[in-house]
Amino acid sequence: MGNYFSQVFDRLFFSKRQIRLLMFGLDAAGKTTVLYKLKLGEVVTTIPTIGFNIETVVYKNISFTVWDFCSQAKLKPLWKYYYQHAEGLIFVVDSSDHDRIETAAEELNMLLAEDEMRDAVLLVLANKQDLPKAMPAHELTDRLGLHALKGRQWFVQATSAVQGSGLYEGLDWLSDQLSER
Ligand SMILES: Nc1nc2c(ncn2[C@@H]2O[C@H](COP(=O)(O)OP(=O)(O)OP(=O)(O)O)[C@@H](O)[C@H]2O)c(=O)[nH]1
Ligand SMILES: [Mg+2]
Repeated sequence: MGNYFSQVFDRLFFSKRQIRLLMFGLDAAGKTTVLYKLKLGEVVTTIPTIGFNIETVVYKNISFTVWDFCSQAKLKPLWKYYYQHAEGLIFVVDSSDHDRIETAAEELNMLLAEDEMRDAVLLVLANKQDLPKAMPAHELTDRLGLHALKGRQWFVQATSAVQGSGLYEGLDWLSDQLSER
C-alpha cells in the first residue's frame, strides 16, 4: 500500500509545483479519518476564527486543507482566502446517511458555484461503503447531480476510510488529472 501510494504521489512531486487540495463534506462524513488514514504527516488543527477549524497536512509540495464545514454566510469571505488556487476539491460523503444526502448535494453545488473553484477538479469520496445501508457510488452520483455538471472533471470513488479502502485509487485519479495540466 505504501509503495503504491508513493508511486501515485511521485508523479505529482515531479511537477515541482505547489498543489492545493481542499477537502469538504458534512460533519461526520469521515474527513478527519481520511486525513489520518493517508498517513501523510502531522495533522495540524488550527482555529483561525470562532466557528470553524481547519486541519492541514503538508506532504512535500502538496497541501491538504480540510474544512470543518459550517456554512455560515458570514464566514464566506474567509473561505475565499483558502479557496484561492485550489486545484482539487475532495468532497467526502457519508454514503449511509440517506437523510442528509440532499443537504450534501446543496453544499457541494454551492462550493462548485464559487468563482475560485472554477478550475478545480472534483473527487467525491463515497465513504462508509463498509456499512450495510451505504448507497453505491452510482446512486450517490445521481443524488449529487454530478451528471449535470458542465465543464468539470469529476470522479466518484467508493471508499471506506476506516478500512483504508479506495483512498489511494481516488488520489490516483486526482494525480492523473493534475499531472495532465
Ligand atoms: N463505518 C465507517 N465509519 C467511518 C468511516 N469513516 C469515518 N467513519 C466514522 O465516522 C465518524 C466521523 O468521522 P470523522 O472522520 O470524524 O468525520 P469528519 O468528516 O471529520 O467530521 P467533522 O470533523 O465533525 O466535520 C467517526 O466515528 C469515524 O470513525 C467509514 O468509512 N466507515
Ligand atoms: Mg473532522
